[in-house]
Amino acid sequence: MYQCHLCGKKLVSIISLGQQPLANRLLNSPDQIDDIWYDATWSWCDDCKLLMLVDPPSPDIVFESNYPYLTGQSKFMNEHFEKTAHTLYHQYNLDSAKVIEIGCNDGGLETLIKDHHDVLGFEPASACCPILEAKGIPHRRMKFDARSARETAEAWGKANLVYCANTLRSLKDLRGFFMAVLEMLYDDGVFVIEDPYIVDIVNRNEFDQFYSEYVYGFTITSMQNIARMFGMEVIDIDPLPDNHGGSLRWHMARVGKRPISTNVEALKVANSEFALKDKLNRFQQMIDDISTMFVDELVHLRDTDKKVVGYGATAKSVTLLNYANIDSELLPVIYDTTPTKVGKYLPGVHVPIRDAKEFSDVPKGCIVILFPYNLKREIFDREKGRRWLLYFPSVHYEESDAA
Ligand code: DWN
Repeated sequence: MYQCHLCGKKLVSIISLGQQPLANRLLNSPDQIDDIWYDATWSWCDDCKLLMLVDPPSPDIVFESNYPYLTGQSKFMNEHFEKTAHTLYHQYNLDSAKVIEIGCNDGGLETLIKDHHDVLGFEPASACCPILEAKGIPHRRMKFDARSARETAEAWGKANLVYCANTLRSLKDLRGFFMAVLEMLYDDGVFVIEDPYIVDIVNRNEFDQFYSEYVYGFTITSMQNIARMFGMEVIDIDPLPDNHGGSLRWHMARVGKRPISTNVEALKVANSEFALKDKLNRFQQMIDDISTMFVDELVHLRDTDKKVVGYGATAKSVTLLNYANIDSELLPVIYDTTPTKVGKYLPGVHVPIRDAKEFSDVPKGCIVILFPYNLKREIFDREKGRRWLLYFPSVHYEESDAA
C-alpha cells in the first residue's frame, strides 16, 4: 500500500517498470557500477486525479551538478521557447516586467533577455552555467527553494511572472515549491508551468516517459486541485501537443486576481479526463505487449544479421531499455549530439553513447531506433534516407525522405 503525496489517501500500484536506474546519471565506463536504483512504481489517486511515482529519488540526487541534459540541443525546443517568450510577453504585457525562470537549463526564455527584460534564471546543473554566461542570461546556479526565493526577493525583488518548463512534475514536495513561488510573486503575478500531459502520454502509449524525473503525471483537474491548495487558480491553459510527447502550459494566479479563460473547462471536457483511470488500468498490459514486440523485433534483426544502432540518448530510452532488458548485445551503440553525453554509457544497460558526428559513417541500410520520437521532424529533416524503428503507439518502421 502507498499514500498519495498530496492528500495522504491509501493507494495501490497501477503501473510498475521494475527497478530502474536514474535516467540521466550516465556512466563513465561500461564497468562502472550503477549505484542508485529506485522502485519505478506508480499509483493513481482518484481523489486528486493525479498519477505519481510512489517513492521518488531525491531531486538533489536526480538533478546533481553534473546533470547532462541540455535543452538547446533541439531546434524545435529552442523555437518553442522563442515562441513562448513572445506569447507570454504579449499576453501579460511584460514590458519592464520582472521574470523568474526556474530550471532554465541552458537557455529557456532567453528571448525576453533580448528585449532587455529583467529575467533571472535558476539552474543547479553546472553544464548549463557556462552556456548561460555566454548568452548573457542572469542566473543563480542553485535550486529554487524557500531559502533561495527569500534571498532573491530581498536582493533582486519580486516577479510579475514565474515560469518553469518540465520541472514541476519532477518535484515531490509541491508544498515547498509553491510556497517559494508565492514568496517570489507579486500579488497579481502569474505562475506559468509547462509539463507533459498525462492524458496525451497515456493515449499515445508513451510509457518511457515514466523515468526518474517523472514524479507526477498531471491532469487539468489535479492542477486545479493543487492550485487551490495554495490559494491559486488555473486561469488559462495552452495545449502543446508536439512538446515531449504531449504537454500543456498551465497559467495560474492567486484566487480572484485574474479572469479565468473558458479554455480551462473546455480542454478538460475535450480530453475526456474522466476516462483516464480506465486507460491506466489497462496500461501495464500495453507496456508488456510493446516491450515484448520491441525485443522480438531486435532479436529478429540480430538473427538475420541486420545492423541496428540507436539515435538520441534520451532519458526516456533508459526506461524502455532497462524494462525490456535490452543491452549492448541487441543495441551496440546510441548516437547523440550532446557534448555532456558523448563518451558516456546509459545507466543500467551500459549502452555506449557516441558523437552524432560519426552517425554519417553508419551505412544507410542499417536500422536506426529513434528514441527522441518527440523530435522526429527535425531529426528526419536532417538525417535523410534512413530506415527508422519506432515503438509508439506500436512497434513500426518509418523512412526519412531520401536525400
Ligand atoms: O524533463 C526533461 C525533458 C525536458 O527532457 C529532462 N529532465 C530530460 C529530458 O528527457 P529526454 O532526454 O527524454 O528529452 P529529449 O529532448 O527527448 O532528448 C533528446 C535527446 O536527443 C538528447 O540527448 C539530445 C539528442 N538529440 C540528438 O542526438 N540529435 C536531439 C536532437 C534534436 C538531435 O538532432
